[in-house]
Amino acid sequence: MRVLVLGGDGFCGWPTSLYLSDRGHDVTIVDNLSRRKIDVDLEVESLTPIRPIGERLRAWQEVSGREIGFAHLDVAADYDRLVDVLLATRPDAIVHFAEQRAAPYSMRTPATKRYTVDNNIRATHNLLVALVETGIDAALAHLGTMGVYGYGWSGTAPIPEGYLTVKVTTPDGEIEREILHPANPGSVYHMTKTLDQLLFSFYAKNDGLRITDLHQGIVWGTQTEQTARDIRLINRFDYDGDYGTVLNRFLMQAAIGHPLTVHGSGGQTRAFIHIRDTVRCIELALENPPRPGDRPRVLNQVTETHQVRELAKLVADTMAADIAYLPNPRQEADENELVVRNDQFLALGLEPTTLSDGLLEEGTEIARRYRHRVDPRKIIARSVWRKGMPTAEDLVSELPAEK
Ligand code: NAD
Ligand code: USQ
Repeated sequence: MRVLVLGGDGFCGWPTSLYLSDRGHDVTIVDNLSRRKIDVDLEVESLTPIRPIGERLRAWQEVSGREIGFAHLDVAADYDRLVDVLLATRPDAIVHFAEQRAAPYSMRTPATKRYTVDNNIRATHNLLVALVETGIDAALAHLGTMGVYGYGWSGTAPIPEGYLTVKVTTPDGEIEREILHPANPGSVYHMTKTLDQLLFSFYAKNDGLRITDLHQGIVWGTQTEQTARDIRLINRFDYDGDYGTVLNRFLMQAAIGHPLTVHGSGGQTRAFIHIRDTVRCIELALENPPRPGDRPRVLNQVTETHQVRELAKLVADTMAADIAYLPNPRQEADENELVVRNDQFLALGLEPTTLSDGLLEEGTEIARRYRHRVDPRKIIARSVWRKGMPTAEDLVSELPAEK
């Protein structure tokens, strides 16, 4: 397949691009490198020393003998150039990762709230319009999020894959309908993903676009078989309070001797997936697209659920780390149940990689190797959901000596 990977320089996009290229697909990355620029603004860097995109692509060609194309453009702003790229590459499939993806960053300031909405909604809408304008019948897989369902609303009821069966009372009796699951976002970022869903429904119905929305959980891990082949291919690892996600942060914190930063009581339950399963799920989704005229296909891209304090305990026990219970900078339920269906990916052949598979080691090994790159003042999360919410002081001002 000819595949366009929008956002292919990012944490999920880079390993996906290499994986698909390795599997023989003809890959072109589209990215405006905005994620790298946000790091400059936040004065933080990926824990792993990621190389410039040109060097990454040259290294991949050296290592694999395969070429990956690159178009440097802003999907949200450069509509005409996006159309040109579509016409030049005529993709069979498109993976859409190109959005601002951190919930804390999306709540940080009025400017980052507006940027997140402008960037994400315009990127998605531009892509849909460009597909209609060019008439390119590509299978589109978009990365959505488990957070569109919200946390706690369903209680112990399993969250279905995108659509909920409801009974509606009418004058003629009760009828049954399948509706898009009620949206219940917990941040401006998550809200953009719920808006994306409506755009997909409309363009699938009106124009017959073939769309799969992957409601992904929190991705953990760093390397895939392909990114581990050469140091110049290493994947990014975000550890800071805005972009670092919970499990990777705990692994990094344990490896450098920093207490594990649990927000509130740690009763939040979330869904997780390893980066190696992310890339496999994308391939499965591209190989099994909906037909023209079908409603968007929604797959829950998750393999397991965990409570934050249980994860902290697991990491603390395994790596002799301390746990710090900190004021929660977010407005979110202190405790929630989360039961998620993922039958479709299992039926398509996904073999889940779980926490118990020894992969925790990989994260701590990487964190130990690059501990000199950690800025301890960037660890505490300080983007608050509402002005005036308290946040913790730095727990560590200098990196503790290596054990
Ligand atoms: P990331 O920020 O590392 O990567 C996103 C990439 O898209 C970056 O390289 C960025 O430069 C690019 N980009 C953003 N806006 C763009 C635009 N307007 N034009 C061109 N390029 C643009 O994020 P990630 O962790 O790789 O996440 C990828 C996608 O997966 C996101 O949509 C995110 O919402 C979703 N997702 C991520 C996770 C996770 O845990 N990382 C979990 C669930 C869903
Ligand atoms: N948390 C802590 N301590 C930390 C960091 C986070 O207790 O040091 C808590 C948070 O308060 C939250 C939970 O852990 O309750 C998850 O936070 P997170 O930052 O790991 O994940 P989240 O903000 O939900 O976002 C991430 C990705 C996003 C993706 C989402 C999938 O950044 O792109 O959409 O995971 S999901 O959560 O399933 O919606």
